[in-house]
Amino acid sequence: MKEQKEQNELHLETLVVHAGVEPDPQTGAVMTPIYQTSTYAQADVAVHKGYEYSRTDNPTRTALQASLAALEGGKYALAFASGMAAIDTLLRLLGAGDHVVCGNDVYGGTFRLFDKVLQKYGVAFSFVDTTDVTAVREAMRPNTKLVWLETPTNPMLRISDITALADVAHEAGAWLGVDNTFASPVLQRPLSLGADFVVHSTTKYIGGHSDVVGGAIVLNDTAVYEQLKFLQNAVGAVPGPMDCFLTLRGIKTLALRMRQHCQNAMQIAQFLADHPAVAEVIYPGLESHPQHELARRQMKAPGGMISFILHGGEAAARVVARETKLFTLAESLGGVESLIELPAPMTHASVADSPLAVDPGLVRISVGIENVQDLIADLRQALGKVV
Ligand code: P1T
Repeated sequence: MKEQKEQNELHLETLVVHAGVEPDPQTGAVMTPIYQTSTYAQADVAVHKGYEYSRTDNPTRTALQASLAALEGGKYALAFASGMAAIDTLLRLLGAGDHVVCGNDVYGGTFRLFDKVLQKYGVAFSFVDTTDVTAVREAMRPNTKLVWLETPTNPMLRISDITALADVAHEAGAWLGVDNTFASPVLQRPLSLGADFVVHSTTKYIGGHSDVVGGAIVLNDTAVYEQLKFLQNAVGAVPGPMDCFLTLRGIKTLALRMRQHCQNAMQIAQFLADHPAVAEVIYPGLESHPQHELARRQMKAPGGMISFILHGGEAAARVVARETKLFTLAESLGGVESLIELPAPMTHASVADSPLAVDPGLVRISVGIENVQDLIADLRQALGKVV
């Protein structure tokens, strides 16, 4: 991008196309090349052009990181091999004796990492309802270093007040980390609301095409960035250059895609709410959603994810998930194609028998960017099997 305008003055629709991507200094290539190299020739011992070894830095990753920082309105971004790698690396800022207050509705893999892996290293976790600011305040301890939440949550799509929780965390001398995967930076930018870290599974909306797994941390604090940059290299859970290229390419259409995801989801949520087989629809865009007003204030649009419960419970849910044709039965979300899944036995199997356990009849859909009438027709025929 030529320097005529500061990046933070530009709109998101412009940033997704331009941020981080400079013409290649060697050739003028407009798209950042896939620097498929592990190492870099040095002119003399320890004399190089800023790149020594691709775990430490790679130009394709540098471009992706600059783009992600701009999208979230942060000073720094670090890219990782997966969303879980990003969360794991961030948690390595903590150590034995530290405490984390974590939302009680989070991706199953996040709970698994906290409960089954990090707890062994002496980090303690309390899982609380982060939609309840008082509950979070009461869960804070003198050794609480981090408040961690998703908003909207996976899979119940609950909305937490980022500004209020940033105050609670900061009053106690802790950080606030927000997993912004379900919203994407198009719908909400947690750093601007007071969060210290934003994390993404870039596998989802940011990549957008279900063809790459990745993760990211975005932040403003220079000293903490230096620690995380050290950890990124020391731990080594970095994405390859091809993955960085695919993610960068996906980002170009992020704003356009989010618009269509949200439009389609709103219509589908209304269709589901009116359908006789459906007992409950959970979508932040519906007035029936418990945090609908907060979602309106905090997010530009309610997102592309919907959860629902059928009158026929788990048995009916399994039939519907099997019978849809356009909605593919699969884990993950945020791609251009629509997906359907049952969180309890699939994405959230690792929270079974925990306080975070999910209703076994819950159905989660990731609404894609297809024609919405086709998607509704597909759901209608599948729901027709259980009325
Ligand atoms: O899959 P990975 O890129 O490692 O990201 C993990 C992750 C982190 N945060 C949230 C909110 C997520 O939803 C995920 C991954 N979630 C799924 C695979 C899923 O289907 O819910």
